[in-house]
Amino acid sequence: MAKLTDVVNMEKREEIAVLIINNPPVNALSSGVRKGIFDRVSVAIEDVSVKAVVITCAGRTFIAGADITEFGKAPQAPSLDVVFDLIENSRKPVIAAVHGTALGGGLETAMVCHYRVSTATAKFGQPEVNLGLIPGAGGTQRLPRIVGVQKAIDMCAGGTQVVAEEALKEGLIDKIVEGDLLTGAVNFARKIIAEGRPLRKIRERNEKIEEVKGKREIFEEARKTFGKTKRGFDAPQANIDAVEAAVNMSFEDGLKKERELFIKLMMGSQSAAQRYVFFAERECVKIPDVSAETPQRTINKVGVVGAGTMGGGIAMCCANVGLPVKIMEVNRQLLDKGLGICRRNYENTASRGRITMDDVEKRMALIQGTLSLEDFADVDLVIEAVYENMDLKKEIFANLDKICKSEAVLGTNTSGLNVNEIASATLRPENVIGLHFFSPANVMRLLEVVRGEKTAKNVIATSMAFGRRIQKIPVLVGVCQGFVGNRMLRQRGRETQKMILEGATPQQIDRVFFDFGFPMGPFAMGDLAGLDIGWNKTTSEGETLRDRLCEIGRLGQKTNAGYYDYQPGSRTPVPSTLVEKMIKEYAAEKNISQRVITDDEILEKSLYPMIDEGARILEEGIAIRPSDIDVIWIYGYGWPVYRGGPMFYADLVGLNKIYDRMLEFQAKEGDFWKPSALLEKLAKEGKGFKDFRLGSRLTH
Ligand code: T1G
Repeated sequence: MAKLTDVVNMEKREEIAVLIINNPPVNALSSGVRKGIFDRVSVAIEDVSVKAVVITCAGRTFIAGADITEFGKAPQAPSLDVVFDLIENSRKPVIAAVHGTALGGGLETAMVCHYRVSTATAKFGQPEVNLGLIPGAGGTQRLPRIVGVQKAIDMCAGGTQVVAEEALKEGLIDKIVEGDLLTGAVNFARKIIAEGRPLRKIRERNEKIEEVKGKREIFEEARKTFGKTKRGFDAPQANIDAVEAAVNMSFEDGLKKERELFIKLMMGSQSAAQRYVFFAERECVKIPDVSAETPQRTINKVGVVGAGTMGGGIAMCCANVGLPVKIMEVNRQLLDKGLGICRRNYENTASRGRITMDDVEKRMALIQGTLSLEDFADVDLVIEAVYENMDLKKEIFANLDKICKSEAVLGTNTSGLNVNEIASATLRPENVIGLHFFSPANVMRLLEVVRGEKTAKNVIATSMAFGRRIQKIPVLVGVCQGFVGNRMLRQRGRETQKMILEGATPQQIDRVFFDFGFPMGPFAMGDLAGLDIGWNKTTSEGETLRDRLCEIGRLGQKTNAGYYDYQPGSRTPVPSTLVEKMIKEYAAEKNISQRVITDDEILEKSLYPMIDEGARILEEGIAIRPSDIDVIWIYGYGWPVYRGGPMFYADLVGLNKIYDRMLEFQAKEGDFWKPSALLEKLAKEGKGFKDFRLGSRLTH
């Protein structure tokens, strides 16, 4: 391959022109790439010695889509449509040679070519829906003509990808190349020339859409399905509309419909939020004072202390990626119970067809139970996951300090205790770090990585990389009570607990949260998690409503009663007249007057305190950037991704509005509503959290 000097290079393999796109890291279709493709293809078409054109990419992948960083900026010529018209109307065959992933505009580029070949490991998708969009360059019109309407709906509305083997079966590609892709593609080009094969245009192939003309039920069924699985999202529905247009309209009219739907989504707040989150997730691993080149320690063996819900889930995260893990408990009964839960979780997953029974055995074989901490002498990383008792944690870390090898990383899964204090129980505080998983640990993607005051930089780098390796989204936070997520959650809880005493019901508050886009509200969530978390039976004296519920055995779903009633075997919350009576009695005891509380007030009083706490967290350097806080809330607490996270949402509301409302609440209800200095500053300057400058390092 000739030296690649431009974002699009061209070389000749005798009569075959080869275009090589070289726009690292993922060959996105930037304006330079679009221009390069247009110019090179134009030259190739005019060159009488050229009989066919192959389009391929350098680096790790075929085109991964339009350049998302260009969205929202003034469009630069040539547009994709212009480039695509040139390719599709070429009088010489154009062949796409795909490796890695052909995604979004990448797959659309491949589909305007006359033929497509790929490596056996290539994947194909239209993931625009994950950015709150639909394909905007013909993907919703060409894909159904190739793979059929149902598969096109799954790919466009669901964002599912297909692997090369399935793509070949569906006719999305024409050949899987063994060996060198470019050589295979050039040989394929020569073959179609020799055979005089036609210049096929997908836009002219209608057999697969004719089959479903008039069958509205396919689309109605899809709308129902995605209405449930993607409740509140606009893009999945728009994708279904666009694919339906491919069936009911001419190709040109379908393109117009697609363009109209695309622009509407692009201009909307949901796509702005989802594109923001796309970059926010990738920003999290960029730590101002821990460079990407920081050497990492090798993690080949993990030890988990505690085989309870969290410990078992953490062990599963390791086994899921092939990491051997030892899990320790204090007695055989608890250990077997914990291992049994791991096995049952895997078997449930297998029963849904997402893994095989063979996978279950392979993963369980990677999880080795033990009753002795001495067995952790050879592990590279320990994750302590016992219950939240500082003395116990310090005792465990003191023992680990004696047992583990010097370079072992010692992690604690504490959900909010002081990591520095835990580290002080060892002679190696530089090796101690918080690894706060979210329950259920084998499901929730967020991992709060808690940097202690003495945590070494290579331990931070190792922990962040470990988080990504076990398919989590690691976010670095500093040491304070509750770190970031739980610290903000506590502020929200303060207000929701107050509002149910002032006249709002648990079901009203939960409905407001559900309608906002959360999977469930705080009271239903409390019942699901168990109201007795952190509740102390021996010292409980009915001080709070939660205490009173626990004291009469209403612990939540597990007792078929909490804030709500539950029919045996059902998880559906039913408003409880008993609880409503308890709330009224408790409010009367505390002389709390009742009033009607609107949905709007519920939302403001629930979200503004947590947003302001986020501002304090930034002031203190406990989080590096506002978008880290947003990632925490999306992946740890179910904040709807199409609303971008609390700090993104706050900028949409306007910090000046939030600031003014908090002052109003402060005047009425007290100084705990006093806005933070950062919120006040940004509001008065007419700015948003997006203008916040990075914290240079975390305080501890
Ligand atoms: N545009 C710009 N930058 C992108 C990008 C894109 N499409 N995709 C990735 N990046 C950056 C990313 O921010 C990161 O930057 C680096 O590349 C590596 O990414 C017209 C309108 C391809 C599967 O939605 O799914 O086409 O942090 O860490 O884990 O109809 O990137 O290093 O500075 O994710 O190996 C549709 C999005 C666009 C695909 C690779 N395409 N990308 O994953 O690396 S809209 C997508 C991905 C569109 C058309 C429509 C993944 C990946 P930095 P990474 P990875």
